Amino acid sequence: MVDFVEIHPEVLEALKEGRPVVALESTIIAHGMPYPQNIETAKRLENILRKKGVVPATVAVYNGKIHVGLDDELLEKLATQSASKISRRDLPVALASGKLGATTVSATLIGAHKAGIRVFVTGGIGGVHRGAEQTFDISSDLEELAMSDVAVVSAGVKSILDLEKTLEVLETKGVPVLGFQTDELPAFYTRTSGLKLQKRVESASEVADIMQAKWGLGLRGSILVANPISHEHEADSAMINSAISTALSEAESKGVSGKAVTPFVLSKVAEVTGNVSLESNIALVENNARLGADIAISFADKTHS
Ligand code: PSU
Ligand code: MN
Repeated sequence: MVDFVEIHPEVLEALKEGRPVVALESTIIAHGMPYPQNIETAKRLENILRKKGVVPATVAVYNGKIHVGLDDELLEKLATQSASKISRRDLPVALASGKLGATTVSATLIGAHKAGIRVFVTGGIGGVHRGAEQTFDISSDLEELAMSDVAVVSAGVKSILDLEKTLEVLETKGVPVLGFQTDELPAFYTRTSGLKLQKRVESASEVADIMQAKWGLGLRGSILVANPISHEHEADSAMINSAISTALSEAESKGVSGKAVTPFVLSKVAEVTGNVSLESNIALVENNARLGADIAISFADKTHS
């Protein structure tokens, strides 16, 4: 049996020694941001983690392997060459083809879980799409969150999705959603959604305690940490909502479906809002990296002392 997972030596060493490691996804690089902001952000995220003493492990598919931890050359490839968007469904085909692939939250969770990485930082997770009662469009991210023992830090859920239904499915799948210093589910570009969460946490240490309790009990699956964008970078909600409406109706009229929906809507929102959404996006992922690092440090402290 060929080993389909390639863990970067630096990541492997840190994991063996019980030092903190944080996984990062690559769809955000290949499909979520334009060049050169994508590579700049990817590198900045890794640096934010390193400065705190945490080893970054960006995940992508290349040469028939899921790579956990990338060198600069592969990072650059993802930012400049065309890479397919890889979720759980697409992984076997992508591995067998040997081609370059960018992992979504679902495929990144698979890589992180197999490597034994317990914290993963992203921007926004996929979820239940608006109109899912007709289209059945529900992201495989939610299935993966039910199975992978990884804490995921996100800025909540982008309101291109149906946030209420997404929270319902997360409840069904047994995924605790923790509001980081907030009572509400953040909506990515904005701090609030009007949807109250079951649990608010104040510190990284509190998140690490909940991770230990979930996995200590043998419950499989993720914990979702919802970290609101800073006040300073929060976008105007009327502007964002109108851009989202425009993007969703254009996707519908053009008959966009399947895995193309999310990238189409995201790039349309970015186009309609100009650089505003891009700047918010960069700021919130960086903010998530800082929190993810603190959670990984706290979890490593508690489990390896
Ligand atoms: N939401 C965002 N930004 C993103 C994505 C989602 O705000 O970049 C990406 C993530 O990689 C996520 C994927 O895992 O889209 C979900 O795609 P789908 O809806 O096709 O499952
Ligand atoms: Mn979908």
